[in-house]
Order: sequence, then C-alpha cells, then structure tokens
Amino acid sequence: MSDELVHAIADMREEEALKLVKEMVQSGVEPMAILDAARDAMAIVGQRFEEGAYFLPELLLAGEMLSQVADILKPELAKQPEIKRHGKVLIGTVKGDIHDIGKNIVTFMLDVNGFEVLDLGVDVSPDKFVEAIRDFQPQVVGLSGFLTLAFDTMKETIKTIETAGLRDGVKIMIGGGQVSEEIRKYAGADGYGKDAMAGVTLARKWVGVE
Ligand code: B12
Repeated sequence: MSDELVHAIADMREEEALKLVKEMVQSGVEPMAILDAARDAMAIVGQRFEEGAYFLPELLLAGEMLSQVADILKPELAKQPEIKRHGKVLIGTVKGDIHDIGKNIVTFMLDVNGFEVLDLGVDVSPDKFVEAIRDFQPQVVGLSGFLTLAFDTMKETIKTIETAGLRDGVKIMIGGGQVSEEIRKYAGADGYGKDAMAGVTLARKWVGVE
C-alpha cells in the first residue's frame, strides 16, 4: 500500500492518496511509515519539478496533500503523549524561505514528546529569533530551511544570536530538505536532524531527558 501511496501523491491523485492514508491508518500501518512514504513522494515531485515536468501548481498541490496527510496522522501520533513538559523549543523557518511542512511536523512531534514549542512561522528574520529567545527563554532553538539560500540565512541567524550574547544559553539544531552535517558545520549549529524524530532525540539529549 505504501508504494500505491507514493505514486498517488507523486502523480497528483489527491483524493486517492487521502483515501489510501485513511485505509492504511485503519489497517494499523505505523503513522511514521506513512509519513516516510509521503516523503518519498515529495522527493519524486521535487525531481519532476527540477526536470521541468512539474511546475509551481504541482509543488503547491503536493504541499497541500502532505499537510492533509499530516492532519490525518496527528491524532494517531498523539496517542502516546507524554504529559510532563521537558523544556522549551523555539522553532521557525529562516528568512527568505517559506517551506513549512517539514517544520510543522517537527513542531508537532516535539509537542507530543513533551516539549513546550513556540513556532515563529516562516520567513523569520535573525532579529525576530533573537527577540523570541529573550522573551521565551528556550533551551533549544530549531532552524528549518529547504532552499539552498537558507544555509546562509541559518549561518547569519546563528551569528546574530551570538552577537546578541545569547549563543551560550541555547543549543541550536537545524534541518530541512538538503541540510546535512556539512551544513551544520558551515552554519555553526550544534546539531542537525534529518527528520522530526532526530530533532526530538537531539532536544531530549540537550535538556537531559533519558
Ligand atoms: C512543497 C514544496 C513547496 C511548497 C511549500 C509549501 C509549504 N507550505 O511548505 C511551495 C509551492 C510554496 C514551494 C515554493 C518554492 N519552492 Co519548493 N518544494 C516543495 C517540495 C516539493 C517538498 C518540500 C516538503 O514539504 N517536503 C516534505 C517534508 C516532510 O520534508 P522532509 O525533508 O522530509 O522534512 C523533514 C526534515 O526536513 C526535518 N526537518 C525540517 N525542518 C527541520 C528543522 C529542524 C530543527 C530539524 C531538527 C529537522 C527538520 O524534519 C521533517 C519532518 O520529518 C520540495 C522538494 C523536496 N524534495 O523537498 C521543493 C523544493 C524545496 N522547492 C524548491 C524551490 C526551488 C521552490 C521555489 C523557489 C520555486 C519557485 N520558483 O518559486 C519556491 C520558494 C519559495 C520560498 N521563498 O521559500 C527546490 C529548492 C531547490 C534549492 N536547492 O534551493 C525544491 C528542492 C524542489 C526542487 N527539487 O527543485 N515549494
């Protein structure tokens, strides 16, 4: 069924994709496995976009489909919530970038895993991050970005946090599409998460949750 879902999303068959997701949930497929299939589909969509077979409307529709898939899965993922709050995480998509589906999944997973999360949204300037660190006092800051240009903005954001004298008080993790360990070093972040669970694992480690 996973393969069918990948193709339904990649081929823009929205109704069929959402029906398949519901069927998979009902038949007990792990929500994270369904999300993985949706991610594989996004990779195909991205590739078709690069090759010129798809255009912006397809990217938009793919984004919408993924949001809807995430909405169907949220109640399933929230079934084992941890009530105790471990700590605070500030998160946002960096300046110049408006991709938020991946970030929203990270936010949600942090929330159901016991973190208090403040999501600043998309296209967030370095100064806005600084201001929010002062007000919200998080232990962890998460920067999301899907565009290549986001790598420079992540670096700039971390530099601005440092200049404001706040760098030592927070751990910073980055993630999104093409972000890698190499980009982590380039940007000066403390950690890189390839997916939402990796983000949760980093945050747990940094606030001292076993
Ligand atoms: C959907 C989509 C869009 C939608 C976004 C809708 C939305 N609300 O987010 C729209 C249509 C708006 C869009 C616009 C554009 N897009 Co676009 N888009 C995509 C697409 C197809 C999917 C992205 C996505 O949502 N993936 C699904 C999520 C779930 O991805 P994920 O990586 O698995 O997410 C996990 C991790 O990344 C991680 N994570 C994410 N954030 C964080 C943060 C932290 C702290 C941690 C720890 C982890 C973490 O956890 C997530 C959950 O597990 C990608 C292709 C691709 N393969 O990614 C292109 C893609 C990112 N877009 C691209 C481009 C070029 C654009 C545009 C410039 C197009 C244009 N000409 O206008 C604009 C840019 C707008 C802007 N200023 O940001 C390029 C980027 C190329 C580059 N190297 O810069 C891509 C790669 C497509 C391609 N192959 O060419 N896009």
